[in-house]
Order: sequence, then structure tokens, then C-alpha cells
Amino acid sequence: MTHNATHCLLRLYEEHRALEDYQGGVPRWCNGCGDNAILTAVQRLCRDENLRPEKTVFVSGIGCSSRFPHYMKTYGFHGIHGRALPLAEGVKMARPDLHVFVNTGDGDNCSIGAAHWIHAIRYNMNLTMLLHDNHIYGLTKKQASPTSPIGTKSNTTPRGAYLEALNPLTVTLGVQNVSFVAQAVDWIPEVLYDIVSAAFHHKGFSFVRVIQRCPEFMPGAFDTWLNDTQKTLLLTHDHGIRPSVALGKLYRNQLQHDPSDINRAREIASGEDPIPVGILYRNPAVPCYEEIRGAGRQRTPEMVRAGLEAEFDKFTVWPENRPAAA
Ligand SMILES: Cc1ncc(C[n+]2csc(CCOP(=O)(O)OP(=O)(O)O)c2C)c(N)n1
Ligand code: SF4
Ligand SMILES: [Mg+2]
Repeated sequence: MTHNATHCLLRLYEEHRALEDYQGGVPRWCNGCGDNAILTAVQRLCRDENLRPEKTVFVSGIGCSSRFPHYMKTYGFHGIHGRALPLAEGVKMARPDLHVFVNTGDGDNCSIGAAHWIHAIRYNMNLTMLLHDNHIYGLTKKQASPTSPIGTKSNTTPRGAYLEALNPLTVTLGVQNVSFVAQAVDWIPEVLYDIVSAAFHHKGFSFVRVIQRCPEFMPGAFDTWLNDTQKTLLLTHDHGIRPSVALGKLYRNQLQHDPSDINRAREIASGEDPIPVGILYRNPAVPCYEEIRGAGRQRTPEMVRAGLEAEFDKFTVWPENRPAAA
């Protein structure tokens, strides 16, 4: 065998990655925490897509769910509370060639980070966002979040949450330029994987809400859906999720939904009993901000400095003896 052929074979061998190639630190989440299922789905996706770890970034805010980047053997940025999206947008703007994922919680994204969320939808950058929605602030030990159902007893609402919960699906579907919205649950791994995969392949901002169990602070909160498969409305379509025969037999409450129909998506998103699971909306034709703005143009530090100097010069008050322009 020639040297070149050996080299090619070695490269092929090296470039086929296994699950372990994406497994970072040992997760510190509680036993039974739905975040574990989300991590598994994402690691499987990375392996199946053979993503290059050095070309993949996970960006998060603060919360139990936001510990996600530590558990991936890729690049990562464990950011500050509510700011996962602008950080991820900065990464994508500077390096559009990277695969950028965002992991955020219902508190992180829907409370302190809500303004960034709205604008991220409108900017439609090519990012995959996973909203780990356990209906509670987990890391800080049980405060009500915007998605806590009315009546939820917590440290901040000892007599029960006063307000109707915010619906992240209808919010997202209401914003200009929305291009991908899906809902998964941590306890149906097949659909969770298919949705994460569809979101990854979507060109634009893909918003995935994953209903995530928190046995520590919300025990039993999702039992209605877990105990009765009829309470789940599985959205199926040739352009959406196509469940396996076995899953189809288990989840018989199904609806053929064309994800290009935004009005129908909004109607379905409003329903909570049964809970819709699948792809609600997809429109790959919405332009991405980084393309409109020509992100990633190669600029040397000298070019950046010269551009800044020129901007500052516009506002300079020159002394009487202004030096003659060179
Ligand atoms: C500016 C700021 N305010 C408040 C906090 C405290 N804090 C940390 S995580 C968190 C809520 C996390 O909830 P969520 O995003 O739902 O994540 P989970 O732990 O449930 O995964 C809060 C309020 C903080 N770290 N920084
Ligand atoms: S507190 Fe809840 S969200 Fe946090 S790790 Fe434990 S089970 Fe998961
Ligand atoms: Mg939470």
C-alpha cells in the first residue's frame, strides 16, 4: 500500500467519531433529570452527523440545564444568566462556519433573557436552540418561572403561582421571521432525537422546546402525560416527524400536520390537552441575518483599527493647529 493510500485510510478511520468523542465531563444532574435525555439525544446527533468537535460550540446561560456545555467534548461557553442567545449570535456572526447550539432553561430564557429571545427569532441566525423547560428554576432550588402552571407552589409563590403560564410555542410563533418551531418531551427519545436532528438541519433559527422532568423540585408534574399516551398529540407529516411503527402503536393520538402552515401551527401550539409533540412550523426561505450582513468577512486587526480610527475622526474636535492631512 502506498504512503498516500495508508494516509487516506488513517484519516477515514480517525474521522469516524464515536459517542465517547462527544462525551465531556460526568453530568452532575439529579437521577431522573430530563436533561440527561436531552444530552444523550444531542451526543447521538453529533456522532451521527460526525460533527467535528473543534467546529462545534454549545452556548448556555445559567441554570441546571445551562451546565450542558461542560458535558460535551466540543467548544462551549457557559455564559451569564439570560444571555445565551446574544453570546451565540456573536459566535455565529464571527464564525458562520461553526455549528452553534444554545441550551437554556425556562427561567434563563423566558424571564431574564426574554428580550434576547424575541430578537433572536427575528434575526433568524442559523442556530439550534434547545429550551429545557422544567417549569421551574431548578438550580436556585424551586422558584416559579414564567412557564410554571398557575397554582404551582414554590419558594416565591408559597400560596401557588398567580398567573397563567406563558406558552413558549405561541410566543415564538408570533414573532416576525420565525422559521422553525418544534416541541419534544424528554421521555420519548425517538421523537426527541428526530426533532433535534430536524432542528440541526434547518437553515435558520430553530427553536425547540423540550418539556423536561425535574424530579427534584417538580415531582409528578408531567405524570398526566406520562401515564396516558392519549394525552400526547403526535404531529406527523412527510415534512415533519415520521414515527416508527412501534411508536405509532403506542401513541395513537396523531395528527397529520403540514409544518408550512403557520396559522394551523399557532392553533395547535395553543392546545395543552393533549400536548402537541412534533414539528409545528418550518420555513427555510426566511433569510438569515448573518447572510444579509455578510458575517465572517475576513478583516485583519489593522483593518478593524483603521475603521475605528476613521469613525472616531468624524467626531474629533481638531485644535487650531490641526496637522495637515498626510
Ligand atoms: C443576574 C442573575 N440573576 C439571578 C441569578 C440566579 N439564578 C441562577 S439560575 C436561575 C434560574 C434558572 O432557571 P432555569 O433557567 O429554568 O434553569 P434550570 O435550573 O431549571 O435548568 C437564577 C434565577 C443569576 N445567576 N444571575
Ligand atoms: S434540580 Fe431538577 S433540573 Fe436541576 S438537575 Fe435536579 S432534576 Fe435536573
Ligand atoms: Mg427551569
